Amino acid sequence: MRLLHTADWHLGRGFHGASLMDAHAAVLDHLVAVAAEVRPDAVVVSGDVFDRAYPPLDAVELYDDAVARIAELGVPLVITSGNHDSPIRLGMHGRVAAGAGVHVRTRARDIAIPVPVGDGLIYAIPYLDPPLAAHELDAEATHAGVLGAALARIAADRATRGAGGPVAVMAHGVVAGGKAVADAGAGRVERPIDVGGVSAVAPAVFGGIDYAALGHLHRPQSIGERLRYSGAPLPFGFDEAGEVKSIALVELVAGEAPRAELLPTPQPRGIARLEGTLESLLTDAAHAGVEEAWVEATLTDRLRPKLAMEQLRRRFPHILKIEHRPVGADASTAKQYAERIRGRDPLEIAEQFLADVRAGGTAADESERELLRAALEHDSRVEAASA
Ligand SMILES: [Mn+2]
Repeated sequence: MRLLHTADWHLGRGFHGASLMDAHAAVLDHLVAVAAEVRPDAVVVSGDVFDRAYPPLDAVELYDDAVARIAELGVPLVITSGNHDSPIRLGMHGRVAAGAGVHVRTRARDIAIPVPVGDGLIYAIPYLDPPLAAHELDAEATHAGVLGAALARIAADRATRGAGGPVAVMAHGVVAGGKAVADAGAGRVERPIDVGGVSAVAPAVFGGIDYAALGHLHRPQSIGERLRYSGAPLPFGFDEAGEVKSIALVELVAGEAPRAELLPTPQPRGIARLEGTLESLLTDAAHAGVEEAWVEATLTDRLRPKLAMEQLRRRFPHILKIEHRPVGADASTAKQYAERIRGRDPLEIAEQFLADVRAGGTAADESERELLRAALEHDSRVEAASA
C-alpha cells in the first residue's frame, strides 16, 4: 500500500495578515501533480482541511476543485475532520462521495469501519472532541481517553479479520514525543498540552498498526518508526522559519517498518527573522538574500525609531511585523521572563503569581488551587482545540 499523507492545510488561513490563497492553490496543484505521477493507492488528509468551521468561499472552492481533480485521476481520497473543521459541514455528501472514491470521515461512530485501499486497510479517526466523543465511545472525556477508546475499537474490529495486508490509522491529535511548532520559537513559550486532563496519547496505543498518519502538529516529524506527522504544507507563522514543509509518500508492507519519502511543497516566499538596529537592517549586505521574504524585524535601538515600518518596507516590501527590544539593562525583561517560566508547570507559575501579588504573600489554599487547576485544564483544552 502506498499513501500520500498530508494534513493541516488550514485553507483560508493567512500568514500574519498576508493572504495564502495563491500559495494554497499552488500546494494543491502540486498535490494533484504528485498524485498523477506516483499514483498512490490513496491520498490521506489527516484533519484541519479548513482553518475554521465557516471557511471563506474561495477556500471551499479550492478544496472542492482539488478533491474533484484527485478523484478524476482514479486515486482514492481519505479525508478526516480536524479540530478546526466542522465535522457536519466537511462530512456533507460523505456517503455519496464514497461511491466516487472520496471517503470523508467525520463521525466517531464510523471509526471501526475501515476503508479498503490497495492491499490494505485505513481506519480514519477524525478529531474527537473529548466531551462529545466520550459519550459515543464510552470513554473518559480526555484527549487520550477518547483516542485510546477509538483505537481499542479498531483493534476489536481487526481481531474479527484474518491477517492480511498493511493497516494504517489516521488520527488528529497530540501524541507524546511530538514537538509543537513554537517549541523552538524565540520569545513565545507555548504551554505544554498535557496540563490537567488534556494528556498526550502514548505512542503505544498505536501498537500493531503498520502506520499512523497523524495530523495536528504542523512540523513534519516521525515518532518512532511507524508514527508520522506529515506537518502542514505551508508555514503560518515566523516560528516556522527554516522548516522544510512537505507531504509524505509512504510505502507500507504488513509487519515491516514503513518507508517514507518527504516531498517538499512549493513555498510562496522565504521567512526571515532579523534583529539589529534600524540602520543595520537597512544597510547590512548580509540581508540582501531575504529582501523578498516575509520579514519579522526586531529592532534593538535604544529608542523606538520613528517611521521604522515605512523605512524597512522600502528594502523589505513584504515585511509583516516589527518588534522593539532595546539593548540595555531593563530591555530584555520579556525575554528573561520567558526564560524563567520555560519548562515550569503552569499551575506552579499561577500559584507563584498569586503569592507574589497578594498582600502578605500568602500561598494558595487547597480550594484556590483547585480553581486554578480547573481553569488551566479548561484553558489547555481550548488551546488543544486551537492548535
Ligand atoms: Mn489541528
